[in-house]
Amino acid sequence: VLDDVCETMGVTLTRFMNEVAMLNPELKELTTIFGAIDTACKAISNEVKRSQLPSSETLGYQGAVNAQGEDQKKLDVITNDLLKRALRFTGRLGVLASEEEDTPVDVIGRSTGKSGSLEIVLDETTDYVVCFDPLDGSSNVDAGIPTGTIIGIFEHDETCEIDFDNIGEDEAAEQEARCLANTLQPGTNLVAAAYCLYSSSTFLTLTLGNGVYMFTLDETIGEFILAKPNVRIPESSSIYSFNEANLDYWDEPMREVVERWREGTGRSGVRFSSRYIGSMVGDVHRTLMYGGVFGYPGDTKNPNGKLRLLYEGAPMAFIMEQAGGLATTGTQRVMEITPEVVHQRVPVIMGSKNDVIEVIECYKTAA
Ligand code: AHM
Ligand code: MG
Repeated sequence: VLDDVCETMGVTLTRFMNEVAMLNPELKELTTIFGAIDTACKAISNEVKRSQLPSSETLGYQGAVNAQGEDQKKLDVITNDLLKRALRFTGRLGVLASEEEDTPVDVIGRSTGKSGSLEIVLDETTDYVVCFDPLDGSSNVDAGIPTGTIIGIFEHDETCEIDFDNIGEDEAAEQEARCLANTLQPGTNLVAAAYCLYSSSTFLTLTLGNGVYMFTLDETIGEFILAKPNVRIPESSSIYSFNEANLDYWDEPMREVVERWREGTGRSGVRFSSRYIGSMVGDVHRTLMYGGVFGYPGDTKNPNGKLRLLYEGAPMAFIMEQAGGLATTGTQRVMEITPEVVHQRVPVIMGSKNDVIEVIECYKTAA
């Protein structure tokens, strides 16, 4: 657990991380990872902005299809490579998993490919597993709508070296599964999480398990500046943020609560307003700032909703909880779910404490 962090507004992210490392020597390597995230997010911010220039090479589709069968845009590919390369050179990383990679990749650069070709080389200097969505909401970019990067960082909990030349196929498969399992950790194992929002400003928000810290990019000096130390989400709200067009298919309790909020017959008695960008990072950022409830609940077509647990649900849930909010599937704390597969989806309802409790209670009553 983190002892202390620097709370001085106006310090750069680099200085903030240096102070963290000084006060908490065991986190020194984590600050190296954040150095890479710092640089990659600035570069992604630039790419996103420049992507709409008529001369831009990053506009439009890449032509490939990613693990979820969605068209991969050039920007998805570029931002994925950017983040991957930045993290790889920290030398502190074992495995990384990304929305844009079919399977986890080791940081030496060999794609793990399908099972059987996994090669992970770790030594005593590799400490972390990083899961990320390099450009969430990328389908919005062409319309100038906010997008974001989401990152979750786990500790690497065991040494994982597969000596393919000297062991049998079965043993290799077993070890491979063990290595992969390093990416399949519940949110409660997260040591840090961050998102970067590319919008009217570029915001980098992070938690190291000791509150939430929000930085704003000062483009004139190219540095993230601490703008909001110890962010706390309001305990109650009057804003909900869902794709309401799916309401007819939602779990019954979810439908019930949103209908109450709409009519002003919910627990707080206020009539809610609706805000939905359709870009998780933007919607969660606003929810943190103004209070509210953001969700992508399960529905009859997709019982686990749309969002991915490892690199969307869990890191954002960690940030939300660290800001005093809650994150649930309706019946379970998002942070406590252990993923079985890398791209697993999870229903998510997160935000102001009292409002999320109202949702949880409604699910309980219905059970
Ligand atoms: P993506 O990872 O393919 O960009 O999809 C995730 C996005 C989230 O940012 C957002 O909350 C959600 O999809 C919106 O989905 P919908 O368009 O169904 O409302
Ligand atoms: Mg995404």
